[in-house]
Parts: sequence; structure tokens; C-alpha cells
Amino acid sequence: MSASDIGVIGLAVMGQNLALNLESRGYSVTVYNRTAERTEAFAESRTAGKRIHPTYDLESFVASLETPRKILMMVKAGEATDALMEQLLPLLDAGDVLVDGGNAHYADTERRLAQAHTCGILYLGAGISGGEAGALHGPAIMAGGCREAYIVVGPMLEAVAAQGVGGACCAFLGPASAGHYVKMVHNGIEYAIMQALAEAYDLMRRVLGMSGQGAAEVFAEWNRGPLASYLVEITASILRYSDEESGRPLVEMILDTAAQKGTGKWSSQSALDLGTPAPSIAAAVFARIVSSLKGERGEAEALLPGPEPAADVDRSELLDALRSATLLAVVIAYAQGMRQLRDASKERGYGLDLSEVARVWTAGCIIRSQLLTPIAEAFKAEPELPYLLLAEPFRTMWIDHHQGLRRTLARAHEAGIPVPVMSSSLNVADAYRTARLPANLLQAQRDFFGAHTYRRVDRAGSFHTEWESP
Ligand code: 2AM
Repeated sequence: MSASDIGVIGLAVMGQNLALNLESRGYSVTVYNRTAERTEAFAESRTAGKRIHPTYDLESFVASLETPRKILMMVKAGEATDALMEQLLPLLDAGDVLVDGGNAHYADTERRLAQAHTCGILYLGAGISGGEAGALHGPAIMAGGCREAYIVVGPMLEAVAAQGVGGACCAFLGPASAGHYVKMVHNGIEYAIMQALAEAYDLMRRVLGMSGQGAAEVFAEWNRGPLASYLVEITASILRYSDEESGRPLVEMILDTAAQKGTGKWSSQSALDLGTPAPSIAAAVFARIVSSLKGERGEAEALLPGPEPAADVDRSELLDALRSATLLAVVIAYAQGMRQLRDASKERGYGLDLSEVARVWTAGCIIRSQLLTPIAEAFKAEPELPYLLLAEPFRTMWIDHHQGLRRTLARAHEAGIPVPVMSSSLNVADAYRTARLPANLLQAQRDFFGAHTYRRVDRAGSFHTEWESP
């Protein structure tokens, strides 16, 4: 057996599919998994006639690779990655390239980068988005860390990535944890968009009394306009899908508690640390948290009455407003994510090119959409653009659609239907476009109880008032 071009460790579905994808692009691949049964099952079921070589111990795995070795780790994020690196690093030589393709927390990636560096290993933290199908046919890959590592392994990653606007949806985005940070914010945006679509579905269902099929048709129609995107497309497919056992739309038979793996939470935690305004992403994380309180919600429904649903709803008018609301919620989710990346890049020294980030997201990843092309163009024209809504065509979208968002929210609140992402999208946009906010009162309150002082609109300096003096 000649030496393999690349090795993949971790044969859960993403690792298996990336190994198959690499092989389909002409690379020979050695694979290894901690538990031998998984390797055997993969080798037996999916690798016949392919240049994929199973190994059953790390020494053989390492010995089978062409030098400098190129290794893609696809193991569970967290302790598993540390446990693996502990075993793997002593087996490698200086100049070998190690890529973590999992959803690592960016702080872990920086620690591991330093750990690998002390052994002369060239390390990359690469966020990979696209789910199972993306891994097999072409994901989006957001790489960061050691540039020399990308020079060695980048061509392979670009070969397996999706083809989007301007080429492969894979790029070296910056030093340190830039890749995993961008992937984390990608997932934050994904949370917000998914929740906004769920809110639209809830309004169709509960205000308009629409069936799964009817809602599917609306999403399919939206998918032919500016909302065209992977998430809108799969939402239409999901709503159309019928449950064989009950004969009802399968979505109605699914428990209404959403799980999360943590990237949306990390994205919001980092937004708070940075002081960057990303409330819709946080609202989406909190919406999942509230959804998990299934038992309590069931009890509260009987105890806390809401309004009666309105009877006089004009269906086509509300659907029009709802499309506006969904479009703006999606645009504002991207706007917040891009703003977070801009602020993080400054604070953490990533040197991100936001146009390139948006370009990498144009295909392969879960948040791919038609909107990403004008987003990439907006940041190309103005790399320091502070907020996406300020640039065309997004400013015009705001002008054309904010009334629809307002009407949708009014309807939702009147009907007692929660719309946390749509609502926080409007709140953040309204606050951003308001030259004078009531934070003057906050300054006064802080000065009243804590003598924190305040600044005045008419002259420079810090002032304190004895508010209770006569
Ligand atoms: P396993 O099949 O032996 O559990 C996703 O869970 C992938 O991460 C699987 O391939 C899993 O291997 C791997 N994984 C989980 N914990 C690991 C560890 N401590 N060391 C190596 N691989 C691990």
C-alpha cells in the first residue's frame, strides 16, 4: 500500500462523509476511529473499490500517511479532541499538519494551536458547515490558525468544498481561532434564521389556521424571491412531509422542544463579552431554552390566559406582511452576525475580510442564501461597513419592508403568539436608527443611586447631582 494523501480520524457521519468526499476528489485516505467496530462497519459498507484504508491503531494510521502528514480530526468537540491530541502529537513530526474540523470553542482552538506549535505541528481550526450531505458533496469550510498549514492542506480542503460565488467555499480567514469563531457566528445566525422561520410558521398556523401543506406552499413561494435559501427550502419540504402512521404532517407529530449543542450560546456569550449588539441570536437561544420547559409550559397554559385569536384577519395582507417580517428578520440576523465578526476581528486581531466570509457562505453551508451575494458585495465595496442595513440593497429592503414587520408584530402580540426573533430584530433596528435614545434617563438613575456621574448634551465634562436636595 502506498502512503495515503490524508488521514481522517473520527468516523461518525461527518468524518465518514468527508473521507468519501476526499476520495472522490482523487485523494487516497487513511481512516481511524477510537472504536474499531465503527471503522469496520464503515469499511464494509461504504468503501468498496475506493482508495480508503482503514487502520485500527494510531501508530499504523500515522505510519500510513505521506509526509508531511495531513490529518483531519472529526471527533466530538471538547474533551475528545484533547484526549486524541494527547495520543497523537507524540507520534507526529515537525511540519505535519493537523486540522480540527469539529465545532471547537474558539478558546480551545487557541490553546490547542499553542500546544501543537510547541511540537512544530502546523495547526488549523476549521469550521465545517453543511451537515451530512454537505460533508459528502461539498461543505463550506472556514479555516483559521496557522497559515503554513493552509498552504499545505488548503488545496485539499478547497477540492472538497462546495462551489459558490467566485469559487470554492473554503478559505483561510485569519490567524488563531478565526475559523472556529466565524463558524460559531455562522451557527448563531443559523439559530436566528431558523427561529424566525418557526415564528412565521406559527403565525400561519395559529393566526391564519393554515395547514402544513398550505404553509409549505407559502415557504416554497418565498423561496422563489429574495428569501431564496437552503433553510426556507427545507422548511417547505418539511411542512409537506406526511407521517405514514398518523397521515398528518410529520412536523405536527414532533415534540416541540428544541435541542442545542452550544454554538449559538457561545456566539451570544461572546457578543456580550465584546459588547456587540446581537440580540436576535440571543433571543433564538433563549427561545430554545423556553421550548425545553415543556412541562411548565403545559401547566402555565391553563393558568395564564392570553387573548382570543382575532377573527377579522385578511389572509393575503398578513401573508404579505409576514414575508416582509421574515425577510427583515433574516437580513437583520446576518447584519448582527457580520457586526459581531467585525467587532471580534478588531478585538481579537483576526483581520477578517467580511466580504470573503460572506462569499464562503454562498454555498455548502446551512445559512447559504441568495442574500449572501449582495452581502459579500456590500462588504467588498465598504470593508468597514458598520451595519449591513446601511448599505444597498438592504437599506431599500428596510424602507420597503419595515411596515410589514411592524404589522406582523402587532398581529402576533395581539394574538399572544411569541415572536422573539422577529421582535428583537425590529427593536435592534429601531434603536440603531434612533439618534436620541432614553439612555439619558439611565445615566440619571445611575447617578441618583450610585453617584456614577453623567455627561451633558450642552457641554463637556462629568457631572453629579444631589438629586434629593431641595
Ligand atoms: P467513537 O466511535 O469511538 O465513540 C463523534 O462522537 C466521534 O468522536 C466518534 O468518531 C467518536 O469515536 C469520537 N470520539 C469521541 N470521544 C473520543 C475520544 N475520547 N477519543 C477519540 N475519539 C473520540
